[in-house]
Amino acid sequence: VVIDTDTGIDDFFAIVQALRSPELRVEGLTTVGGNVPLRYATRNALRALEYAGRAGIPVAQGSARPLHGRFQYAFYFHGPGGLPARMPRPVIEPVQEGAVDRLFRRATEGGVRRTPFTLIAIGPATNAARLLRRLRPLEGRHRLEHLVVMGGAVDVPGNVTRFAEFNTWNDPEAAAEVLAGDVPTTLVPLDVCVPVRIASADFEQADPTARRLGLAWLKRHPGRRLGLADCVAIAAVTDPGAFGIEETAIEVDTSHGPECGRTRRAGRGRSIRVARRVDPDRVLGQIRERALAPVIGRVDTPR
Ligand SMILES: [Ca+2]
Repeated sequence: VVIDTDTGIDDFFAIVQALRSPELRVEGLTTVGGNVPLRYATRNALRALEYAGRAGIPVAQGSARPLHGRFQYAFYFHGPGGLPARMPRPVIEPVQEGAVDRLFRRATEGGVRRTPFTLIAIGPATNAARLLRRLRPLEGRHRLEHLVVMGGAVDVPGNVTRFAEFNTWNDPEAAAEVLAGDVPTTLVPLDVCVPVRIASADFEQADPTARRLGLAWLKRHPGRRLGLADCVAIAAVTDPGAFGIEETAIEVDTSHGPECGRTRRAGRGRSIRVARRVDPDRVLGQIRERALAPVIGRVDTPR
């Protein structure tokens, strides 16, 4: 898999969770603006790799802006640099190649990595939409097998407006293109993320760095529990049995009016897989074991 991330706190834990999931082989990360500006997202992605001891995994920078306009950042939620506590400056650097070029090459070139791959998009869908535009003329003759997209709110209120979830609101055109596109797609909307929330007791048991980040977030948001939507998206890939799936077409409001970014079932259009029910305890168990548990046996060294 490749993980496309606008690395804030839930992305950080989702990357760690994916790296410690035996079901996945994480080939690379690509970054996008969203929670924070692109350069912060990239820095936090590099930090997640160093923290997990997987500094050899390449990070490619992608879109600093959505398809139209500018990203609206979420410093209030994630903290000024995208994380709620200070972390060491990363030693490793991103690769020179851009995210979409790199993904396109992965999807189309031969060589040792001929296997199909899945792109898990846990930020605004901008990079994914740009990739699909480039792949479309190939009419399926490529190796992007599956897209998993964290975004949207189907039967629950949004988290940025009453109607919209943050990722679809931040680049509604990209979300609309991806969800209507021609690569098999699974949408992981807020509906299945809301029930999965981390309490301070979970962080008390966690790895020291995870504990520091989690407790700093909880201190900034008194009385709340931390939702880790991006971790739920990883779990939808590693443990699909924990979810109930509805097959439906989804349309995204791209009006840039009050309902901008709203995701609704559509009467026509391509059907995608939408995660609609979740076993929250099962997903929480995976997050505790893989995203929060102490990191041991760091396996590789910086490039
Ligand atoms: Ca994210």
